Amino acid sequence: MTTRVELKSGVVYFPGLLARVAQEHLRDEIYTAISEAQLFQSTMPRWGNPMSVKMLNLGTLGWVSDKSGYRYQKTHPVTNASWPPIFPSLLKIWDQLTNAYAPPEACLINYYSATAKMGLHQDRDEDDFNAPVVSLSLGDTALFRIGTSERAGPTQSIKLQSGDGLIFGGPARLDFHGIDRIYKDTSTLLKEGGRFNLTMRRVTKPNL
Ligand SMILES: O=C(O)CCC(=O)C(=O)O
Ligand SMILES: [Mn+2]
Repeated sequence: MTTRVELKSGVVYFPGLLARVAQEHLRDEIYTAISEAQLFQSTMPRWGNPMSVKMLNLGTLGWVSDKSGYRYQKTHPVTNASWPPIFPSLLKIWDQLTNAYAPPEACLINYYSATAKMGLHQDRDEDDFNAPVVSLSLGDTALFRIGTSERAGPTQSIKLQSGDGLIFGGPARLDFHGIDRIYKDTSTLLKEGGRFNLTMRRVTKPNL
């Protein structure tokens, strides 16, 4: 049985969505993908300061950021290779949590070391805002904050633990959100510590 907690309209939290074995399986698939297609360091638009998270995408499109801005592209910015495919296990979770909305084209993998964080931002580089963003957490616990579609709006915080799922869509699809901190050594899943977050996104509008 999956526990489903609606934090507010459009934001649904699934504590313990993935059992430990499923987390281990997903972790191993991520390690394989990383060994075949390296993590890359994104930089912020304009000034080019490095982000504290390292990234990799799976899927036909991947999210990248550099001095010229944010965008989706078909290839890895360092190796120019196509992104590895989204794992079937992830597509199943997408179908389960989105009622089988048209499949995601991108799965962004973020790796957070113990000191990494992610500032409040909107996920708004997709053409389709009808699909929710589906997020999965693995490894150390993180403090996730979500507000409203206005940067200065009130926010609520939730600790995301290894195996937790979260979706934000509908009226919350463009809500500002970010990661304030990682709680070091709170999980034994990743031997190097830290946290992986996976976000699956539908990028283009499906042909209905
Ligand atoms: O790490 C998280 O839980 C959120 C990641 C995120 O918001 C993003 O990659 O756009
Ligand atoms: Mn985001």
